[in-house]
Amino acid sequence: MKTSKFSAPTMREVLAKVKAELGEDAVILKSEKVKPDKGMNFLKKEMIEVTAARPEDVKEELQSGPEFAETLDKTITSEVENRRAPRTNYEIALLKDEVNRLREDLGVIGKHFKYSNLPSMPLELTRLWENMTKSGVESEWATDLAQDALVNLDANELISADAIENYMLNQLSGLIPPPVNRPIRRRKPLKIALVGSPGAGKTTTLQKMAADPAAYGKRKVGIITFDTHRMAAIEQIRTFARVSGSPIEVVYQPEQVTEALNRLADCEIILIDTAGIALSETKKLEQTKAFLELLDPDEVHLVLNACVRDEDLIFSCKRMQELSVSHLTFTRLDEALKQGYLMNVMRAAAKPVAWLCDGQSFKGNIRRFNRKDLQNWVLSHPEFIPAARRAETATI
Ligand SMILES: Nc1nc2c(ncn2[C@@H]2O[C@H](COP(=O)(O)OP(=O)(O)OP(=O)(O)O)[C@@H](O)[C@H]2O)c(=O)[nH]1
Ligand SMILES: [Mg+2]
Repeated sequence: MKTSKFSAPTMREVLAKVKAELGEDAVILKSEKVKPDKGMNFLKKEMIEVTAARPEDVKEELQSGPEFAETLDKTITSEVENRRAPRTNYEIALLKDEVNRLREDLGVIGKHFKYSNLPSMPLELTRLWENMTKSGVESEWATDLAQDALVNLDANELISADAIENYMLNQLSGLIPPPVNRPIRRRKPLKIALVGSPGAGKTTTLQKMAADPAAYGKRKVGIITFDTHRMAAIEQIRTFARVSGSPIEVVYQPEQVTEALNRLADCEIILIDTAGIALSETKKLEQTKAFLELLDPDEVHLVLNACVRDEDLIFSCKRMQELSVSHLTFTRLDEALKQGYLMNVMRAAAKPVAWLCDGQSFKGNIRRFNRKDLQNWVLSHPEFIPAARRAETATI
């Protein structure tokens, strides 16, 4: 049996070393805490030492998995036996600290076994799992879904690509809240505000919503903007309103809100454009919040640029929650190389998707999110080419 020893202050770091040296499938044979060398500074912390090997080097030993658990158990028990009862607050604090570290280490070990040493899966399930992770779905989430499929599908279903796809689609769509389809009432306009980071595509999306028959192009739409920070922004939306024949109200002060709403009272839909709020702009966030409280929108759509990293989008969702976001809208899908990672955003935000936008034109580039998108984004996605190019190829 050929084994190697690795040590570091925390289990997470040791496992990283093991992975780097012996690869993803490394087998952990033993884990223990070791004291620093005699000559070392007495303040130095204990180290975690892990004995590990490549699977091919310990083939036979692998059969006796429980021995590893016994070794670990013995290591922990003997340490506890040798230790005298804690006396001072300092010792108790150290002990608590150690328990917390141990808990964290066990979590890391658990994850390592759960996600690094996946059981071999039926071919179709493996293919699907790979597609999901390559498209950007968080790998631990994809693994959980694949493991659920292993438990819940029968033998015939597990070798059927259709059955597996169907199962995954149901699981994924079940996690995304369905959009609320509000009836448009004649007597009271439906008010929808668009919020988001600078340049996310709020104004363009508003124009698409107002102009495209797939959205509210056939309705009487009024526009309110309080994005008065830039003259160019006001001019851009005024020009659109003139061309499309939509009444527009530019609101500079909160006191003007009631009057603006009264003037648009005969509209079926009122679309509200806001100024882009960068992550550092706390004051702008507060100003927007104050305006929105007065406007009291039925829906607040957080507009997200699909080309931005999912981590940043998730952070933006958390931050903008102060504005009572009710829906997510994704723009620039035409420029996003892959889209599966947007599922991570939807899952983290737990909000329905209002619109998907995939182009700069006011007509033909806005649509609802549906099951087909889900399928394209995460399941049947063999090559990663932009959505627009895929559409072109499909029509040839
Ligand atoms: N390719 C592509 N471009 C888009 C899409 N949506 C918006 N854009 C472009 O993105 C740029 C910024 O769009 P805006 O609508 O002005 O963004 P905004 O969020 O209103 O920006 P601020 O008001 O400055 O915060 C413009 O050049 C738009 O044409 C989209 O779906 N696809
Ligand atoms: Mg704008």
